[in-house]
Amino acid sequence: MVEKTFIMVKPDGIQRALLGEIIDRFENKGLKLVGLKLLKMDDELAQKHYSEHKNKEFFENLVKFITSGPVVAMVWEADNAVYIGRKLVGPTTPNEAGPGTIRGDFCINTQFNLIHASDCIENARKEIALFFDEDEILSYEKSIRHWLGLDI
Ligand code: FUP
Repeated sequence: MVEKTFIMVKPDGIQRALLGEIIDRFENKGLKLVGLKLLKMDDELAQKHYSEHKNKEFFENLVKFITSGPVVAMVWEADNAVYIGRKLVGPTTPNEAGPGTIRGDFCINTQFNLIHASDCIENARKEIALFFDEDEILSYEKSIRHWLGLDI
């Protein structure tokens, strides 16, 4: 089933200039980019995005970190996009994230783990709606064949 997933490169990923590398991984896998924006999250947006963690001891630091610099919010589309997105990103704890995953290859710290990926379809829907207006999600033909006129 074609799904959309919400992926966000966190402030550490932007500061470390890993945005291109991360986008490459999603493009190379074959997902389709249908939404993208650079923004600085404010306190209110951060609290909403991480509301499930509001009683955790790391919540305050998490909000401080995620609002500390620009992030890049993206929507990627594919069959099973949510599952594939989590696979490309790897587990929350970088120690458990294997080589070949984004967290496994580029980070060693749970807080500064570079990237967010929706963990289920329902959360993907909520997260996309939190960061994007409906008209900011595009619908288009990705296939190069289309541009070459081969599928007409
Ligand atoms: P994930 O979905 O993999 O981003 O992980 P969670 O939703 O469980 O956690 C959200 C963020 O909280 C993580 F990306 C990093 C941060 N976190 C901590 O700082 N300490 C922890 O012990 C767990 C999570």
